[in-house]
Amino acid sequence: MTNHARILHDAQRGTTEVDAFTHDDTLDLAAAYRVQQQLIELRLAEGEQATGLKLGFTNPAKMRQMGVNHIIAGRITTGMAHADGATVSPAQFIHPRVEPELCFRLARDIAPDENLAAISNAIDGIAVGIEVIDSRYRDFRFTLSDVVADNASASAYAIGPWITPTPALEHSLSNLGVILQIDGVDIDTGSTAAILDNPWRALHAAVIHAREHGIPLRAKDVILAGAATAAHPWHPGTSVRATISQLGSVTLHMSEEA
Ligand code: OOG
Ligand code: MG
Repeated sequence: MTNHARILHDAQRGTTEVDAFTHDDTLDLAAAYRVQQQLIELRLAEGEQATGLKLGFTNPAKMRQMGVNHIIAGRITTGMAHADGATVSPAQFIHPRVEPELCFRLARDIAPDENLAAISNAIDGIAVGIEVIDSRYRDFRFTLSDVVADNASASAYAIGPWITPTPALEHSLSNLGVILQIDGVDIDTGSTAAILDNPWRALHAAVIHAREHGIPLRAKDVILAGAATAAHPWHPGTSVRATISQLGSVTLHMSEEA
């Protein structure tokens, strides 16, 4: 167990921000993914189960917002998952931000040598999601290695109704309207085209990432393809809703007090 993993795990559990490791030369990208793996092992040891993968910075608006220029991946777990319409406590966050996500659900295990050209036949559900990101770093500022080590700022998520893909939906997935609302007011809009020009590319990237890092992808696992807009601060006592045309909506509430 590296010190980095311990620091980040404690920061997450204790909701206290920590200094980024920006000047630590030992934390290159490969080392950062090892820290991320240790973080997930700590969560599994505490009884959580892996639920899949999240991609980050698949959208130019997010790259600009955070000053990075590379796709990243993180891990999601049962400890982060909330039901559509759930109320979460502000006590679990440091400085949460919300973003609309497009989510894929796997119908079956993915083989390490899976042919990406036919990967859509492994998907039995597509849905709109809300991701709550909550960097453990002070002021939400970090380098690429920092944010990879911090499990891509993963904190919480909720997924709307799963839609069974039809050829028509699979085809239109590259350009669906996206709306993010807080308390019923639109705070950002976009298109699924912002996700690597086509969210199917994000799915390919996730499968390649899993393969390269030896991460199993199993039936029922979920892949968050990456935000379609920038992320927006989320405050206690407010409700966030994400909507993607043809997929529907998903809502999360944050209580006023813990
Ligand atoms: C990293 C997480 C990025 C996305 O959808 O692009 C991400 C961050 O912005 O803190 O989840
Ligand atoms: Mg995200």
